[in-house]
Amino acid sequence: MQARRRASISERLRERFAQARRVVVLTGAGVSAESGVPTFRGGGGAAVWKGMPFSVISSAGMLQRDLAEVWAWFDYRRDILQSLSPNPAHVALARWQDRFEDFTLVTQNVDGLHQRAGSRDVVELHGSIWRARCVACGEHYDLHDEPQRTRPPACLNCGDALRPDVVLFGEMLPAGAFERALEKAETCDLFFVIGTSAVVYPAAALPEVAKSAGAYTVEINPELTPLSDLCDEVINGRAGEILPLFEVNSKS
Ligand code: BV8
Repeated sequence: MQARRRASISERLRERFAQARRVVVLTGAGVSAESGVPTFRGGGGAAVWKGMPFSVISSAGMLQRDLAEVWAWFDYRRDILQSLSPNPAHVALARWQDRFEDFTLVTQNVDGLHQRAGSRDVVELHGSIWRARCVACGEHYDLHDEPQRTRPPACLNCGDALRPDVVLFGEMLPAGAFERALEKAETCDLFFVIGTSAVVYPAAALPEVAKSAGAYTVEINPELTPLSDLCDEVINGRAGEILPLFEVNSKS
């Protein structure tokens, strides 16, 4: 069925939004674009770090070969994030968590901007740039107030090296994270996919799971993606402009 495409919110979606009880939102880099966080556009091919494409520098293979270079790449991104803030898309989604009987925010983003906007219990499918973990004992460390250039520091627990607590290509997702997202996608009545090019798996499978479980699926993205034809409704717009609209009319 051809998805209905528009840059506004249909009456049909307003009704579904007003009646929904169990809602899941999946976000990607696009939801942080209006905060100034670079997206990965250009996909795996484009050079993002010292001539290396994203799918190479952010890969398990790179971690084996050159942990210091992986740290340098994430230190550089954490530097950028230090001066950036959540945008109206993050703020709107933080408000949704108290609006529905059952709301689940699932993100591919490692930037922590959802949490900074007030979102709780965010399912971080790909980890967080604000955490490190020991490659041996798995001990976790918060990096929020860590000075930048002391890497790789050693694990205070077992003395082994620390690594960024993010999921690199070729690595499994954090235990339970995908399973929780899957369970919610299978039982929700409204599923939003916002700001993702939907090429990275298994995250990109979640909207398909929700759709085949009968949820009303909505994509918000200025561009079409491999998911656009699958969704019941496609809103071709920027998340920071579209998401606040859900609040506006629902009051009037
Ligand atoms: C795994 C953390 C088991 C690190 C990331 C099945 C088929 C094919 C391949 C695979 C498969 N299963 C597994 C694979 C391999 C691989 C994969 O999917 N490869 C892809 C490239 C084909 N998957 C994995 O390796 C996963 N692990 O499967 O483990 C296993 C193990 C071994 C072997 C096999 C299986 C782990 C994947 C996680 C990797 N880590 N991030 C880091 O950040 O550095 S992925 C990272 O890239 C992000 O987290 C995100 O997932 C992805 C980027 O995508 P998006 O977020 O969508 O961003 P993008 O820039 O692409 O698009 C932005 C979108 O926003 C655009 O559409 C744009 O139009 C839109 N936009 C722009 N502005 C706005 C906007 N939208 C709204 N508003 C705006 N203002």
